[in-house]
Amino acid sequence: MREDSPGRANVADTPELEAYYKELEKLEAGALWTVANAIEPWYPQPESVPVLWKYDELRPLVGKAPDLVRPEDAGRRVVMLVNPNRKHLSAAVGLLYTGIQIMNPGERASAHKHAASALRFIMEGSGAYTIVDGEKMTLGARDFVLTPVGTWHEHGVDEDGAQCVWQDGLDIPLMNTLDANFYAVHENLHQDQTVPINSSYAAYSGGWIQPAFLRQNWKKPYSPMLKYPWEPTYEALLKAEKLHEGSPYDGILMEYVNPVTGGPVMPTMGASMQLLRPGQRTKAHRHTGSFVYQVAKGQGYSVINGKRFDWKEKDIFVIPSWAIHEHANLSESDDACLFTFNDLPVMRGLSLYVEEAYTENDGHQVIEN
Ligand code: 1HN
Repeated sequence: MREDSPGRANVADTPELEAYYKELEKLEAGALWTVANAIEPWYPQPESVPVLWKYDELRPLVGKAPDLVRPEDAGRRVVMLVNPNRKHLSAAVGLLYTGIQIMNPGERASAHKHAASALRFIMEGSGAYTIVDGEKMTLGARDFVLTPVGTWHEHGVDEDGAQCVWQDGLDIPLMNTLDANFYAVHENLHQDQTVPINSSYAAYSGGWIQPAFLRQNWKKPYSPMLKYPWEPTYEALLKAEKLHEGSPYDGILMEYVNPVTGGPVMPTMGASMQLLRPGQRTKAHRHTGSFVYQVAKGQGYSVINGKRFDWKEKDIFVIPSWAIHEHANLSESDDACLFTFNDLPVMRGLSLYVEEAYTENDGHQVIEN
């Protein structure tokens, strides 16, 4: 890829050079100037493309999986969402994985752990639970739960529950790209419950009043609170909406945080819930970081790099790094809420976070289609 620009590689092929490249290749070597412009883009140019997965289309196929495979055989019964340009990575966007898992009442998957950090956002059903390092957590629709790096975890649905569906989010492609992933299956296949049900939420949900004897001893790199239920999340959004204008780009965006540090919930992945007021259309901006969204409530659309994606509850969509994006709530009477997880802790931790407003056309993109 030649570029006619000072400081950029601009070497014409000649028979001598082509012969030279072949000789280098034999030695597992190459000439940097043949790839320099491609590997040093002027700005991030993700291979990932924006994608919207409509739940109405996916749900029937997810629903077939229980008739086809057992969790005991599959390990996890999950339909994964794959960015068309990066199939080899099993990534939804950037170095983030996402999938939709389905479990019937009475089913349980075996306990395991991995270097990858994981999270779940519950979509349907009742009676779902996750056990993380001996703590069982009961889960309902729109609850958000962590299974952080290195923790033993397993999921199931109570016998008297209803079929459950949830979204998994993991940093697997990042772990594999870094060649840092490990995996282990629990020797007993299931964990003992060693602490009371939902105890980390009980301990830390006070927010501004927290147990000193616990937080002083918490040295792990992730939040000690593992479950973030929907009702208090939504209440907090409504409270904030009454008091604040919010961001012109993101509306009322609230981050799920580690209550001990105030930082992101896990070292590699952050998560947030944002509320768009009735009729709100945000201004466009772009920033580094890859984002996976699930529509928690309402309906609207997002414009990503000039293309409009219409969404409603439980749809999942992705915004690649540096893509220009804006969101709109199509309802004039109800708010819309978007759940997101992202790799912002990695971007910020490596000093790679950059953000820029889109200034043309009064801050709105021209929609191409
Ligand atoms: C995993 O551990 C779960 O625990 C779900 O339910 C999806 C995808 C890739 C790797 C590990 C789970 C996963 C996963």
